[in-house]
Amino acid sequence: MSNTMNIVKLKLAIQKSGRLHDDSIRLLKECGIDISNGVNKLKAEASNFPIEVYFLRDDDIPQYVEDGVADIGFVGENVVYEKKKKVTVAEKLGFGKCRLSVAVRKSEAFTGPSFLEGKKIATSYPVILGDYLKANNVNAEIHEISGSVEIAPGIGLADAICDLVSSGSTLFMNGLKEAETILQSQAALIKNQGLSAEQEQLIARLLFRIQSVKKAKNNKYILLNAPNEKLKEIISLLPGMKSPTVLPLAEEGWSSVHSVLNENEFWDIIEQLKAAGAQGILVVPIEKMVV
Ligand code: PRT
Ligand code: ZN
Repeated sequence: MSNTMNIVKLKLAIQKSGRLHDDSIRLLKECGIDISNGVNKLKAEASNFPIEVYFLRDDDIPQYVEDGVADIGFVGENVVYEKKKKVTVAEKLGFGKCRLSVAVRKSEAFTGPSFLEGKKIATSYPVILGDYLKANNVNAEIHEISGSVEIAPGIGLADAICDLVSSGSTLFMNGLKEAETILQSQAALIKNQGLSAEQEQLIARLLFRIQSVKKAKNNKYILLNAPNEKLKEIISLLPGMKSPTVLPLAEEGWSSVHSVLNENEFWDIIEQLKAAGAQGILVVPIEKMVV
């Protein structure tokens, strides 16, 4: 007798093509989920995790997740907040980072939101921009366009724009400057709000893997040699997961110290370690970090 009918599978929606596609696939791979066959199709099935992956336009993902056509999705927070669908943001994914900003002509002196009073603003994000204007008591005309928003001021279509920015070079090339950031965004895992206990359990398993991958990316494994008389000082500089590992070296009076460092404090601590007498410092990437 077959029991395949009872197997619960997660339906995950990711972007079919575009800026989030490759990183979404990479994250799944780093979580040990292999969907190598069928990336060009509408749907792919993982061979080693109960998950089906649907390839969709990013704009459609919140709606599909709200409706339960997909249980979860990877999509930019900017899209989630613009679409205002009933979905839960369960985890930020650490890629697709950008910000939604108001930009004005380089020559203009932006003094604050009131600068926008009575102006015409071109954007693909009328909902988020509308909320921002309302919150700041500004009356402005929102001109919704779906692409190439940055050319609007140059062709006299708008006085300002509200668009996604990452490096800022698109604004620069169009004679614009970033005036105010409305929203910081990155790709996030969103989920349907009426899932079964079994589905929630699968999501918890997936989130555990995603968190381990994210933690590993933010941390480095460090190995160094220290003269024993400096050990105490050097160890005090290292945070570590619990406490550093200390092993005697073959050379008398020296030890090897192993620990984990956070990316953000990395260079500061390396400098302090060198100053304290650490030698032969090796830094290696961590693949997974399960804590
Ligand atoms: O076909 P589909 O509808 O699925 O894709 P799309 O064309 O709508 O989206 P896509 O692939 O361009 O972007 C998908 C998601 O990537 C966005 O919703 C954001 O969450 C995220 N993201 C991150 C960005 C950027 N960075 C980004 N820089 N999306 C767009 N841009 C654009 C921006 O609109 C502007 O035109 O890049 C330009 C600015 O970049 P810089 O580097 O010059 O500042
Ligand atoms: Zn889109």
